[in-house]
Amino acid sequence: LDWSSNNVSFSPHISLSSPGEGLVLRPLCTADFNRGFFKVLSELTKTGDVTPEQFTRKFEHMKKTGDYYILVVEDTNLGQIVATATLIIEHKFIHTCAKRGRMEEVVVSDMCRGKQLGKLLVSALTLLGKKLNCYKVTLECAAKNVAFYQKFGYTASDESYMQCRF
Ligand code: 16G
Repeated sequence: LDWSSNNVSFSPHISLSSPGEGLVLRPLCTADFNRGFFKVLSELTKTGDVTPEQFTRKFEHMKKTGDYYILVVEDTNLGQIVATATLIIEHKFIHTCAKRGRMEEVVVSDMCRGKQLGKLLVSALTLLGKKLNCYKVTLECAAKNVAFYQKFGYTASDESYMQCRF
């Protein structure tokens, strides 16, 4: 990824290839189930009890579509996942058969706050959405996180976010 089209700056400097001392940023892999991937997700919302088989089946499905970009940050000393974020590509007929990106499950473990990992993940996936020719990338977030996402060019829209929960 070329960072030149990204206005976000890091202090101290970190990058995709050097996300910080003892940390590695990479795509999710099956073995991450045993590296606390769900523990990190549970800091965002309810994950439910998921068996390794359920995880693998779902992950294989996601990979087959080619539309899921699931990033994780691993603490290599602990062998634990400490942060994650996902970009999902949705296919459209509108806007000349365009693609739309959805930013989902952006979570940084409490023990890794202040290391700019959220910033690194969101800027990387936003840029990826642009490189993949999405006409827009959208996300839902808590009101307290609006200012954070504004730094990457996200704006609150006039449209209401609606949901029907089951
Ligand atoms: C947040 C997440 C969203 C996630 C949802 C889960 C970001 C930017 N947004 O809105 O991706 O799916 O929380 O909450 O990470 P829920 O369990 O109430 O649906």
